[in-house]
Amino acid sequence: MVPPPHIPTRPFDRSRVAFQPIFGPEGRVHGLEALMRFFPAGLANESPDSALSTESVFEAARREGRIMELDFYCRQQAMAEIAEQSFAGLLFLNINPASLLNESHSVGRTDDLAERYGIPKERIVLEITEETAIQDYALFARTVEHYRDQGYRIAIDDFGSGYAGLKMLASIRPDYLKIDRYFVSEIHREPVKHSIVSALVRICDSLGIHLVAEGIETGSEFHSILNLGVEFRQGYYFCHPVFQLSDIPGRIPEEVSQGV
Ligand code: G
Ligand code: MN
Repeated sequence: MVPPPHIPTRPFDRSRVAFQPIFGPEGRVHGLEALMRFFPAGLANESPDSALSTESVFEAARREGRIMELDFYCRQQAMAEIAEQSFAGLLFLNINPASLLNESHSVGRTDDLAERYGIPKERIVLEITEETAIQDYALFARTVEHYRDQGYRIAIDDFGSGYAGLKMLASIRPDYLKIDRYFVSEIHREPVKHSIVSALVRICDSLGIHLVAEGIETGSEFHSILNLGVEFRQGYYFCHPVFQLSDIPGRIPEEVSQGV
């Protein structure tokens, strides 16, 4: 096991990758999102929900110029774990746009990992969250295109929050669009959210983009999302992030089944 990078202002000595399923039609597991969990030293009971805030760890790494290192570490751990637990569906990896742009050998390094762990690139979906404004959109779009040409699939994460907006959708033309949980929360009571998601279903339909609703927490939210025709679904209502894939309810594709 590779030890996690040491971030002096955010001390942790252990980390584990949790996975949260993304369900498709008929409750099948379509893919897993890898979510790194960091634990403070000496914690007795590690559970996916008792970790340090991931944002605070990434923020500390950013301040100390260790973001690429941490990003790469997370990618490596997720692939290692997926290889170990034999999963043949899609693997959704969160990637910071800054590390896509700045890490000059990023594609090559990710390719090396995929090869080392025997994961076909076609089964890897890079989830891009736009946390800060992208300065050079043309360069960003070219970088993403480069990954896609290599076989990776692309998702826009947290769509509609912060900077991840229509400009990103138009310039990237992702394979997946993940609607931010803000628009899912209480959707059955808030007509504006309902209208926005409804419009997104139409936009994605006409562009051939798979739509994912994230952060579904209640049956009522699920009901609305289902009625609106959103193809893929994720959230605590179905399954919290887990360390063991055997804890996931539903049909999970395994290595032997070949299917994606
Ligand atoms: O930015 P991104 O969408 O990758 O954030 C993923 C985070 O959201 C994870 O830390 C995960 O634990 C959390 N998460 C997953 N499902 C839900 C949910 O249904 N509700 C809330 N509030 N958070 C969720
Ligand atoms: Mn994500």
